[in-house]
Amino acid sequence: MRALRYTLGSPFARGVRILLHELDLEYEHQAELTTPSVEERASASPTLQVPTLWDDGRTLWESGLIADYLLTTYTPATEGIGLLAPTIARPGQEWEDKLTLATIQTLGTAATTISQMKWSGVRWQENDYLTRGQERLPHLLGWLERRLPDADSGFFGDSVSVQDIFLTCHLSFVANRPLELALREQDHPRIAALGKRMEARPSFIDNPILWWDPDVIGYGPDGRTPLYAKN
Ligand SMILES: N[C@@H](CCC(=O)N[C@@H](CS)C(=O)NCC(=O)O)C(=O)O
Repeated sequence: MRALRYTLGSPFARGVRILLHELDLEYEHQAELTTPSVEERASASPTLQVPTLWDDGRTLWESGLIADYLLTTYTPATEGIGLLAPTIARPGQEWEDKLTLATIQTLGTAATTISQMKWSGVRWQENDYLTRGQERLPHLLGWLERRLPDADSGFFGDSVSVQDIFLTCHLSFVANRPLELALREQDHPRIAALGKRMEARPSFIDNPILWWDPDVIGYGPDGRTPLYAKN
């Protein structure tokens, strides 16, 4: 049995869903539309967070670890263009690649914390810790921009890496929430080009980032047009 528990909006879970698609793996979609009770969340993971993956008798959480597990356990396609890289880190460059992924996940945590706090009633401008999180973003993006060889490459060159997937998911998350965060694409042209290429892949299109704000009550028949309550 293979299953993934996720919320539609989570960029961490979106990265795992995209990876499952890239690996052509079927799974039971346990999509949560509302935040469940602590007990329900705890039955899936002590972190009380999504995503959680069940596969072959294992229960795994933490999206980067799930990605590592999937690439270690399953083999991506070996023919075609824009192939998925078969490992989370390239042989001989393990620490550089793992550092890139850890840094990308820190960016995701900064963005999702700002988002979750906003819906709890605290805008980042009103809180020193969240303001520091906002200040973290250009530093992270500048560092990541310098890790990309050029505007036509991902972090692993021609192949598609987990790093490419998660960075794109986190930045699309920021772009699709009214978070008042300026990503300044013009300052990061390699990252911007990477994001456009990635969002055009079938795996990204099938697992789209959905616009969300607190007035959204659901999505239309296409699964992605936000619906608002009629006044
Ligand atoms: N480090 C975790 C972060 C996961 C995470 O932050 N998930 C969010 C959704 S984007 C969540 O479940 N938030 C609920 C909460 O923190 O209570 C991972 O990589 O999986």
